[in-house]
Amino acid sequence: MSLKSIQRKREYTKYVVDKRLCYYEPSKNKFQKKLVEELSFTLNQKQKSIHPKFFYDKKGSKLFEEICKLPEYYLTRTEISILTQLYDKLPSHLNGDFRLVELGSGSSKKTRILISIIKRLQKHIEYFPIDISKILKDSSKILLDDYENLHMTGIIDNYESGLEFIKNYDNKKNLIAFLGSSFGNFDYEYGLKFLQKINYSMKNNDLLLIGLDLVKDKTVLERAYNDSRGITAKFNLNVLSRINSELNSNFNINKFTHHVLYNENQSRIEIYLRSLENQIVKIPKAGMVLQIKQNELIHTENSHKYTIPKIKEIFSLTGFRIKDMWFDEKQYFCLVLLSKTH
Ligand code: AVI
Repeated sequence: MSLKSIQRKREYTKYVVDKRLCYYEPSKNKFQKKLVEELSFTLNQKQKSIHPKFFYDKKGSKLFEEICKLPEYYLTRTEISILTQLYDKLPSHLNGDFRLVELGSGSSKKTRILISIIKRLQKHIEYFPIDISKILKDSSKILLDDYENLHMTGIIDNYESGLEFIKNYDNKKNLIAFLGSSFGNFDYEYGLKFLQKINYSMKNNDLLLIGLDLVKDKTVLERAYNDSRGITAKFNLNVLSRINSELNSNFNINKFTHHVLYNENQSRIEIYLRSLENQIVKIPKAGMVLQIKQNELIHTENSHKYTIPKIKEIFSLTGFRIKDMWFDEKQYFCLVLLSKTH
């Protein structure tokens, strides 16, 4: 499939910001259609839910950045400490020029570490961030000013569509980074399918670098998702404000509260919005009228935590070979470098 036909099929518009920066963005209708379609289904189930990908409008992305700086949210700083070790350890795995593809462009601090590692090894660097959030536009511009030899092509879309885009792009080797334990937000079955999809989009010499959060003490985990400043609560509640502004609904965020628990059997943090009273909410653009009971929970996110045997199982089931694994001192988090099994 040619780039033009992907552009047409996915309804992308290309925006050229600079000769070193362009991005592809799908039409607004596509997003709104998806939100309506998904919510009509997930909010009509016995266990109401809202998919976590809808957290990330501009405000949600800003709140997530604040979460990443919280003392209780050990994930970001721990992953950064492991990435810093890679200055010495990654180069031996990179033979020839690589393009950096990042799923979820996330914190630019992490991206900068990877760009700096690649920068030492090759003259020109291509960076393809794929992120559902428009925040990608601002973060890309900042990087442009800081790295002269950097060329960026942003894709503002979900990971699946972004991978499809990459797969058909060209023959250059890709280092795909999927950091922050974002993989942990997928359920087991979907996670396996997603890894197979990444595997299918990779060429034989491509690499995948994935960050995964590890099983640890329950109190450490629950604190990370229920911080003392209430930023995670704001982040969770913001999804309702987003739905209000995009679909003219009338969720009253004062009538919901943030609810978190660690499910030890499933090794995952579960996040909900708990209704403080019996209430009726209208979502006109989705043609929905919701009856929500007092204390009813709307599920908004799972965040899975992994053991080493589980990590090995997941990657062997999805056609990957583990090339290396790196940890922090406390073994809170790990980075796994993978190639396709040939
Ligand atoms: C993006 N993702 C990896 C975060 C996590 O830790 O699961 C999302 C998050 N939700 C609440 N705090 C952080």
